Amino acid sequence: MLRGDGSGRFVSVTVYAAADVPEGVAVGDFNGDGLADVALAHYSADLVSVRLGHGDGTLGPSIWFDLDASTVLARDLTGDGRSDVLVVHGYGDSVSLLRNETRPTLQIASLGEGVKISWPDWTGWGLECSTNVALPNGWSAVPISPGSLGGRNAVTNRIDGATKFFRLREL
Ligand SMILES: [Ca+2]
Repeated sequence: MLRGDGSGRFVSVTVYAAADVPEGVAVGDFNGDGLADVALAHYSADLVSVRLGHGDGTLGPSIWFDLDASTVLARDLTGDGRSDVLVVHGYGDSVSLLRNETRPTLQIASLGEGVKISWPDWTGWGLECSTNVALPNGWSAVPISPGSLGGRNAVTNRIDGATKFFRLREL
């Protein structure tokens, strides 16, 4: 990986080991954290790998899929906002879809007077809140439209507010 400095120059190189000579690469946000991830096609090893990006030019460990692949394409092919991986096989006459079924997670960032709560902008998920999780039926949809933060939905909650609990629910 060649790391750019924002002016068109590359300032450092990070080398990642691969199972063989990777034939294809695709970039997408596979876990919805707003940070670019990488999928690789390992033609000789009959494998596809996915590495999650940390947003600082480094990648996490490989997640392996046992698939013959000559190249990969990252797109939302199912219309739910999640980036899927289309795998083009090196043998035969077919392609396969690695359908992204990652469950979204909330991220909490501290602000001076509250917290910023964000989650992936994926279809079919809604933010719910509660003032007391011990109450039966104590959860309700957050009554405000979320803003946007780095391609993710986001709301701000005051630390002294009555609402203390949040969760994502599949709609
Ligand atoms: Ca990501």
